[in-house]
Amino acid sequence: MKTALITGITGQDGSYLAELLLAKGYRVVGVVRRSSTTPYERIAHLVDRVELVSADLLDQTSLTDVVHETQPHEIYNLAAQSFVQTSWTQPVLTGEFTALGVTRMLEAMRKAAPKSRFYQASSSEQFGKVIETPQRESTPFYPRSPYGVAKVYGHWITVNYRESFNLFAVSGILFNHESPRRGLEFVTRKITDAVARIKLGLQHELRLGNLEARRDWGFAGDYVDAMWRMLQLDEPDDFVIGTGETYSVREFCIAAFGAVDLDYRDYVRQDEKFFRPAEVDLLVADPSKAEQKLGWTPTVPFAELVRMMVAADLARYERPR
Ligand code: NDP
Ligand code: GDR
Repeated sequence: MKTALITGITGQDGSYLAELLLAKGYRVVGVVRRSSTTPYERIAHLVDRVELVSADLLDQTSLTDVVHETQPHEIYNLAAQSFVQTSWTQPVLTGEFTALGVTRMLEAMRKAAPKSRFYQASSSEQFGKVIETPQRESTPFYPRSPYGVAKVYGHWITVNYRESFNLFAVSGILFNHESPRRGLEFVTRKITDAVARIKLGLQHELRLGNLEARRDWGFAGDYVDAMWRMLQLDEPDDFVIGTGETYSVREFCIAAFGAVDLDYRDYVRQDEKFFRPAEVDLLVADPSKAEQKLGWTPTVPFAELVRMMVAADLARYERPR
């Protein structure tokens, strides 16, 4: 039986990845940070089947101990301060978690389980003010937020540890991926949650920032499968993962409100508060390397993703009524 160690198991991706690995027969160990409450909402259905261990990306000793005690075959480093907007108000903390946290995990693996395989959760935010379209593995980075800058560091330290210490370490440069488990602060979930509340008369307007930003949005369940595939390769390599399609925030609103027969123009208001100091205007992946070398393709198209998320939020609000 293989053992997988997941940092960020309580997050959106961690929950889908844990499901996938359990279905494949893995022993799954998840890192959680100490908290006075238990943030297990997304993995409540899995807590009896996974082992949870306490460590923090800010604390080298706890990370090394966990890797030493677990002796994982595969390490998925998903934990991060992952909200771009917050990275401007907490830039130093974002750097500590999202950049240096990667070095700490790599050091833990190098010292305690050097034969393990390491996945780093890199991001399309590294492309930022894009140098070319679509973005592929060879596209130069131009990050536009402290988060993006931290992820560029995380990417390069992963590549550097692979080349310096001969570790099996890969960087998956994933474009936006969403699901009913997406955090409520991210734009897709903010919209689908509001659509459900507006439809049910619980809310009357939705305040958003830039409606013209374009993103390549896929389904998180598909993307964790790509992570796993990367760690099954004979040789470590880095991949761009996305759908190859791009839609604006406005188009997401049209689809989401349209799913419940509403017109977004009656409810959406723009608010300066949600604009960013520097914006990423357009992201769209060229996932052809992943298709060829990983045999990976996305299974949930944009319209279906939007409908899935709206339906889940409607069901969530309707259940207790
Ligand atoms: P989430 O924000 O949903 O989850 C983040 C996870 O990191 C949570 O489990 C959180 O724990 C954990 N975490 C944060 N800080 C620490 C810390 N100091 N020590 C230990 N754990 C910590 O993110 P996603 O699941 O959406 O994303 C997973 C990863 O993929 C992130 O690194 C993100 O930056 C990256 N990524 C995501 C994309 C996306 O579209 N979703 C695209 C590209 C990259 P807690 O529950 O305690 O807060
Ligand atoms: P992003 O996701 O920054 O791409 O990072 P987010 O959903 O936060 O923003 C996407 C785009 O929508 C615009 N936008 C708004 N965004 C939010 N959150 N709230 C609003 O009200 C709003 N109005 C418009 C934003 O300006 C932006 O252009 C996500 C995260 O998961 C990262 O961790 C990950 O690395 C990248 O995706 C790929």
